Amino acid sequence: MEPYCNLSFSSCLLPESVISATELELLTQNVVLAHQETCQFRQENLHVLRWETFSTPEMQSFHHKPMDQMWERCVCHVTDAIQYIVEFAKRLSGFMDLNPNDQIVLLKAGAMELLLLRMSRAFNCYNSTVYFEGKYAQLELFHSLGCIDLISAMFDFCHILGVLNLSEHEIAFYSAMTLLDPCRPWLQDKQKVETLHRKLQVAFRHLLRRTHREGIISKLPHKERLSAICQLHLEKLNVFQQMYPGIAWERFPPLYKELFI
Ligand code: MHQ
Repeated sequence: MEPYCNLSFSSCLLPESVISATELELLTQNVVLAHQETCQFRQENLHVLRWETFSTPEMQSFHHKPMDQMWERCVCHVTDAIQYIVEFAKRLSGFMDLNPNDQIVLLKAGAMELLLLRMSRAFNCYNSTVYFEGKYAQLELFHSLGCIDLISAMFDFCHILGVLNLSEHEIAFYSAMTLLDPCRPWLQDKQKVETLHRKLQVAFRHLLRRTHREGIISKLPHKERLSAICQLHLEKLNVFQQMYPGIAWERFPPLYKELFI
């Protein structure tokens, strides 16, 4: 299959003694709570719906939707989900202490990546369906968007994560570390993000050791894979914008435009 590697977060670890046991515990609680309180759909609720798929006539009605309407609908759902991700960021200790420029840099670069991590919670990898408007949808449902390569890249990614069966704690840490990535270009205070990131890394490894899950580290997808999908999203958005420069574009939520223009 795919080559896997670790989170590759430039891993020169802080000596663990630098972060006290109490700080480690508090940080873990903070990350887990921030995720729990902002995850939009509880895992248990998604789980019970997991086999509720769209019927063929329902699928067909999506197929016949005009491309711009389907885009608008999906973009609205994505923006909703991103609002929860922004809330997650705000609740992570340290994030609000970064300067506003760096907060925006991290969210612009990370929002879509975190959406993908969260999408894997709402993905059934036994039949490759994703939660959408109350039921689980196959890839084909999104046909009328005209960017099935983007959607299949998103589905493939969720499949890889799905197989790992990440716990909510693991997703929480994976999200926090992806967001607080000190390698994002245009950061003014890279150092500050690096410190936060290293602490998260220590706490994450500690959690994995406790739960005998260290093995997942080497199986997490490359971060290049995540950024390639986000790049593809930007390209598709650009194509769409050129096809529908007027009304359709103007109807997109401001937050979405702010993040992805
Ligand atoms: C969140 C809940 C959630 C909400 C919306 C960007 C584009 C033009 C197309 C879900 C993508 C189409 C999204 C709506 C499609 C793949 C998008 C449309 C977790 C993520 C999830 C389930 C989104 C997953 C991706 C969906 C289905 O908590």
